[in-house]
Amino acid sequence: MTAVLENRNSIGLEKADYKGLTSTLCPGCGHDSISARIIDAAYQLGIKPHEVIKLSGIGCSSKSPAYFLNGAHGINTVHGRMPSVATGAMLANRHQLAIGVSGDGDTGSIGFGQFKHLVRRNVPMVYIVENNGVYGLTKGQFSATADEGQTLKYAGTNELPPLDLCAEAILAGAGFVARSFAGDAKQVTELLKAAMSFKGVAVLDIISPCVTFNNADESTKSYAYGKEHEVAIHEINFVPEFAEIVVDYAPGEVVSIKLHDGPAVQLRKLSKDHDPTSKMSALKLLEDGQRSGELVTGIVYINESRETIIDTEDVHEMAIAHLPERLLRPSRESLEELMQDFA
Ligand SMILES: Cc1ncc(C[n+]2csc(CCOP(=O)(O)OP(=O)(O)O)c2C)c(N)n1
Ligand code: SF4
Ligand SMILES: [Mg+2]
Repeated sequence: MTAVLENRNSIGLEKADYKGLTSTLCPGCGHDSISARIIDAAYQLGIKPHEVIKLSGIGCSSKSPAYFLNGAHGINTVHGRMPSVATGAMLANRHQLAIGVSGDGDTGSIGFGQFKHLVRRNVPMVYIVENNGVYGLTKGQFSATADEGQTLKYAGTNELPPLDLCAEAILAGAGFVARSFAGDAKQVTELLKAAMSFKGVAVLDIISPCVTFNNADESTKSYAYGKEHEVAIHEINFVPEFAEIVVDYAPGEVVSIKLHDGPAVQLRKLSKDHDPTSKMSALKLLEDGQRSGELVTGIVYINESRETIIDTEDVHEMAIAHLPERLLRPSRESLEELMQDFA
């Protein structure tokens, strides 16, 4: 009896309660590792699956929501259109936890405008890009994050420079921007827990190798490259309740960033002098990483001060589905007043 209880989280659920369907992706696909981390993070945080909405666009990555949190709501939208649907969903019910999974094609190509505006509006959600540098589902064409000069057997040579989706998120106003690698399980889990607790849009660009079309050692999106070149800027620990650091780290070695509702992220510096609360420092870090070929991972930028769309649009506390008719239907007088404007 005790053993069973030990396997349950703070709301009495087991890890199995956070699982999804059996994956149909290629064995070894990075996307499946990320689904496993989402299951871990949601289980550890004691999230109620029925309070989650999973969203995606189209792509192998966008199939992923089927493979975690069976008990959550979910919608697989049109290619690149997940941001509009996520915006509508959060306006309809501000109390959901929205977890969006997209691909580098879904976000960086067809859905790029949607992505930038979702970030600009600060729609509260976890926005994961499973970044493999190719359109996996349609058999390996180069995406907008592919390496310049890279040659692939069927796609030929890519002549164009890559977009950096972290930089794009920062420039559009995101308050939580992180880069990680699907092969770094601990970091991905901690980042997800922090992102799920963040008030505002949290963008996670996770390098997620496509073992079928883009896993040659020299590709910056391969397992070998990630393992060889990952430079974690800090060790991340998600702390459910904010507490001052009392451990014996040297002064300045650990930064604690408090999130709005009590939790915090503790960042213990591992490499590089980087201030994750500074936009300029974040953009420089990304640019330096691009030039040096290092896969720089961790929280690139964090700032919870921006209002979300829930504040700017003054979204009602109660979900639209529960609002009584008297609040939804305009009065006869207000309609008449409106009509006067068109007279
Ligand atoms: C409007 C539209 N255009 C094109 C496609 C074809 N298509 C499906 S998935 C995809 C790219 C997916 O790439 P990415 O988002 O990187 O996901 P991955 O499969 O690599 O995980 C494309 C071009 C489509 N489904 N709909
Ligand atoms: S084609 Fe690539 S991205 Fe798609 S499931 Fe296979 S390994 Fe993953
Ligand atoms: Mg892709």
